[in-house]
Amino acid sequence: RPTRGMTLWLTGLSASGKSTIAAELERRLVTAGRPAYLLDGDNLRHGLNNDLGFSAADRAENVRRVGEVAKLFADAGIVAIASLISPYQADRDQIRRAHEEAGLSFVEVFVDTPLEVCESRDPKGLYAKARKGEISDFTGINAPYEAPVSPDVVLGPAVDDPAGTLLRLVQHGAH
Ligand code: GGZ
Repeated sequence: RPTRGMTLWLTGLSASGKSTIAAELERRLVTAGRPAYLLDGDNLRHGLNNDLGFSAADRAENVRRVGEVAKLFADAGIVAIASLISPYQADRDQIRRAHEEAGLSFVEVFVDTPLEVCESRDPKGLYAKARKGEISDFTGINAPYEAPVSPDVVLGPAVDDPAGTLLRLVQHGAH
């Protein structure tokens, strides 16, 4: 039987570690011979989504588009790994519904790194700018983040090998 694709959707704050976990998971899946493709929010904003900003409406459209692309990859038998802040539960739910309607697995992964930790990392200096009021609508500071109501997986700071946790989930099912 052909390998089924699926979508792993990583949601969490800026600097929570989503992209790092997603890239490591993609690498380990491909190494294991399983086709996988990373859809990173920050990257896609340079191309497909370069017309979108950070209003609630633009974020909803950002999430919708990446969700549709993920669905196409999953339908093609690829493990789509999406890494977006995707701060609104309603937007994430819509992507799950679209996958379920197409008979494709959707796994909502909450990268649950506390705001204080993300802010102390601040790799791009964006939190500092948001605190100074130089960035409006910055998630966690002056824009909302709705933590998942019923995530399929929670990856907190105490999780030892987050990419490995997701790798095992893809390889051994449960979904
Ligand atoms: C949140 C912002 C903002 C604002 C720029 N709010 O950590 P990063 O820097 O490298 O990745 C973040 C990225 C967020 O894009 P997403 O497509 O994941 O967001 S969403 O799902 O909410 O549409 C961050 C940077 O863009 N960035 N301004 N105001 N993050």
